[in-house]
Amino acid sequence: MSQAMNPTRSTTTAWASLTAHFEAIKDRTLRELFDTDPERAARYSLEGTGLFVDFSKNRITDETLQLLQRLAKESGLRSKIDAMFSGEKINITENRAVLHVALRAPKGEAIIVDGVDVVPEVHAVLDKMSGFADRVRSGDWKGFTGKPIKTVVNVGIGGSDLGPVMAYEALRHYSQRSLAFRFVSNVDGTDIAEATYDLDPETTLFLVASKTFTTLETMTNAHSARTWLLESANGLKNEKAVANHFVAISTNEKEVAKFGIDTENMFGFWDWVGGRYSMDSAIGLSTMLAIGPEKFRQMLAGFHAMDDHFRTAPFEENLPVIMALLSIWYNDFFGAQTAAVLPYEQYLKRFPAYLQQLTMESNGKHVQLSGDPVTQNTGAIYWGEPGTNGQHSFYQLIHQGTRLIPCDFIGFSRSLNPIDTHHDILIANVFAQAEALAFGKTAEQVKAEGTADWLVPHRVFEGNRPSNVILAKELTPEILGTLVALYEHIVFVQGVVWQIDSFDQWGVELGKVLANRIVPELQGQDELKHDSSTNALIERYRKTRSESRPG
Ligand code: G6Q
Repeated sequence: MSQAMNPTRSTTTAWASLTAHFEAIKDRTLRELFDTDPERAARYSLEGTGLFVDFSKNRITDETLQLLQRLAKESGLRSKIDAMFSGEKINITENRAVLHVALRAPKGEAIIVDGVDVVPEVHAVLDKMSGFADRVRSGDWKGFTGKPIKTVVNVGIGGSDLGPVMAYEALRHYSQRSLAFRFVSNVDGTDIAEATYDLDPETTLFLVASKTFTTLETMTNAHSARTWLLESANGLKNEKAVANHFVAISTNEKEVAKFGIDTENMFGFWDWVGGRYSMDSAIGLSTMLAIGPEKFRQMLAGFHAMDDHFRTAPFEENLPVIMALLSIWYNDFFGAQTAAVLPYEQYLKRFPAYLQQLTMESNGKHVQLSGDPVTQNTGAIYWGEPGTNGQHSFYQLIHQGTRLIPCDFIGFSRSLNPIDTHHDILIANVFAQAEALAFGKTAEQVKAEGTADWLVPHRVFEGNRPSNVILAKELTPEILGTLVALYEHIVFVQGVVWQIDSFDQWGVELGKVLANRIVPELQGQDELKHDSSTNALIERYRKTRSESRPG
């Protein structure tokens, strides 16, 4: 790959300077950096929008930060931010605007797409969602036989599932406990079978969440849900019941009507909302049903606070910009392949899974906007689990393995379930982990504890492993919105520096097309024309699926 073809490297002088700077400082340790600068923690932390971010335990100096800021400026970040917020079609391969920020724009702000101010439309849908949510939550919305709804089942996949599940789990504390929520995504029949196993059709409401309303998994599950509602042992046996028990969240009115859902009960959104950026659109209807319209709007306000911060704060004080630049520093200069996000908050248990789609579907790209191959690594592999569980499994590798894994720790000063000393113990672990990763334990320290010589190397922690600590007061709907927007904008900045389209996802297409071709082949006996491996697998499946079960 030619260096000259990469705008990041060829049009920024910062890239070359960072490469040289990396060589100069790559062996400096966090111990040394802290020892020589007593003010480091204060200088390398920022507070804003309800979040406090300590990024002092990163392998950086003032010069690193200056060069990274220069990289952002030379990459045209300021004008790209303005382009996104003003509705320009920055998703060039799909010729679409990227306007999830409009979903949380307050009434009165104007954002114009194709000559139309989209903010009033956003609020009209929010109002419609609120009216519906109030009716379901109060029991005014009745099932076909006149009973109020007890269980809501969201049927969707990818962006139409991961955000809703994550937000429901995150905000469960604020949810109306008389309503139960389930989420069906996988086309594996087990998912819908288990989700409906103990439910009563008379009190169940399905939300079919699909931007396109053509996604194979979701449509297959939605049809099975319909069959279950109407034809299962205690099914309602009347087509008309669909109107009381199904609503749709989609941009495709025609397909919604074809399914039999009254388009009065359809909640719309727009092609400028990408699936993985849609949890605060109508796709978040399950969240609103759980926590109510008022708290949903508080969540939107949290998103908006981060949007404003991102749009207006100077890069030196801009949380998403700084965190994105640090991630690029590790990804492209230290060669880190992954990044761990470790929430010390049980309610955020699905946050890492949600972030995986946000980050990896957005920035898992191999060509630049120009179509030329990229010449540096793009999206890191994001992963994580809530603490402290992860400490008892994979943290060993983070502490003593051979790979550099930058970590984001997320913690809260107050627990939503304050029981005895649980929360102090939990948060002590955040601080201890970040401290241990950064400063480790030297051979001298290990020896001083009386450890036998042969055992010393096994018990040494090299340290020098970077992390950010993100602290907020308490997990509220507002803070959840702020946190999600923080990562949305981190992804944006990464994409700008790498000069890629963070908003398409062509990489998921090929597998879908091939699966559609193979389905009828599994069911028929036609001659197979794949490679020998695929042919043999299909043949084995054909043979074994019709064999009777043992016993
Ligand atoms: C997200 C992707 C993808 C999408 C799903 C579901 O950015 O586009 O995960 O959300 O494929 O699509 P539908 O909402 O159209 O069913």
